[in-house]
Amino acid sequence: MKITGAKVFVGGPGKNYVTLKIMTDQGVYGLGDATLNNRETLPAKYLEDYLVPALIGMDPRNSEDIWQYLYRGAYFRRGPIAMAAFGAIDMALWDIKGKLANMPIYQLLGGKSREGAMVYAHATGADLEDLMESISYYLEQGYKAVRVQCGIPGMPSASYGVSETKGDVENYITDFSGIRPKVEIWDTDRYMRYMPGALAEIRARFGPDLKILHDVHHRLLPREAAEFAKAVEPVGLYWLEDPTPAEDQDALTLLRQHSTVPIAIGEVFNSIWDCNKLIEKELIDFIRVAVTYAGGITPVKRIVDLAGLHNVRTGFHGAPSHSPLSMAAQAQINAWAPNFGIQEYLVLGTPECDALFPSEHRLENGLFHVSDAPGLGVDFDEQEAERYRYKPGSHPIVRLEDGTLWNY
Ligand code: KDG
Ligand code: MG
Repeated sequence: MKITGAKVFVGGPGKNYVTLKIMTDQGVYGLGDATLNNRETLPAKYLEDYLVPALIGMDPRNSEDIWQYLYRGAYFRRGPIAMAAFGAIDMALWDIKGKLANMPIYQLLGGKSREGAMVYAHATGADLEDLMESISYYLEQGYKAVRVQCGIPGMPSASYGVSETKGDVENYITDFSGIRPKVEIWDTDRYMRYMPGALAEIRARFGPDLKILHDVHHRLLPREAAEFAKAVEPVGLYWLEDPTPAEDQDALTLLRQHSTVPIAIGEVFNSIWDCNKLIEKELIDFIRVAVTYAGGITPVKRIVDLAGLHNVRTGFHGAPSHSPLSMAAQAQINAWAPNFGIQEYLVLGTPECDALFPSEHRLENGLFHVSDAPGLGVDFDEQEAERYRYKPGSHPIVRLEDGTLWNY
């Protein structure tokens, strides 16, 4: 069996999804996702110029050897652009493998460990009352877990995770007016003074059963993060996400000395080498890698297994920018992983998105039910894809009031 060709598409409804389609001499094709939010043309170019030509003639069933060939063959290791490109190829090869076996990928990993995988939604509010309404909305939809972000009184601009337009969770991470980023202003003191009380009010309003998550988005220094984690301990958070800049892994040692709040980290990691120490030292409780950014199903399965040895559960990244293909790859792992925790999931299901990526995966009462279709369980309509082109977009950047650049 041989790979005969591959195509890369960039575009989508309100997003720049990077979709790879690998064709074979047996008519079976595989699909993969290389969407690197706000840098989408780069993995696409890497695939087209360097990786696709090398794949032609290879046996697509040898996904492990092909992964090693890509990773070691680049000589320069890791990095989000390369890993997203490898991730798309790896996903597509697993898709082909599943189609050849006539089985969903979760069966090839070891079968189902659960019927539905718990997901969390993004509740957001310009102020606390607005956020409370957003949480109620998700509870009415049957969600058991929500990530809560709200505007901070006196903060010069919206804080992380708060959209300018009420209810618009889609676009606060991408501004399609151009590639020059908007500037947001951050004030740590105001955040530290306000947010613990706001989280306590949310707990008081919604009771003990709601799983409450909160994303600090790397904005605090290690000592501040330790103070914040200690202050929010009575709330009983399901997790506190990215309390410190992800590169500073020792920061979490300090935090652990002061708080037992569960920590989730890893959405910016690209490989097992970014998180093996954090996992082995049990400095985190949830690992947040994404199958796309961390190089595909093959390496992420290794991360999940390592995490399982250390009682670290999964909580894969699933921001609004993730394509239905990447979410499907994660859903396949979530169905199997014995140490599954939760999945970040934002309903992508606009009619346009469903037309571009038809699938039988479904969300019901806050649980994601993986489809039993062979492979990833998602198709890609090339004719629909004709409607979309790459649109330049950007992340905001963050500065302090005096102009100092800060962590987004
Ligand atoms: O591209 C950046 C987003 O993926 C990120 O800001 C989203 O923090 C995020 C999350 O938890 O989904
Ligand atoms: Mg996050």
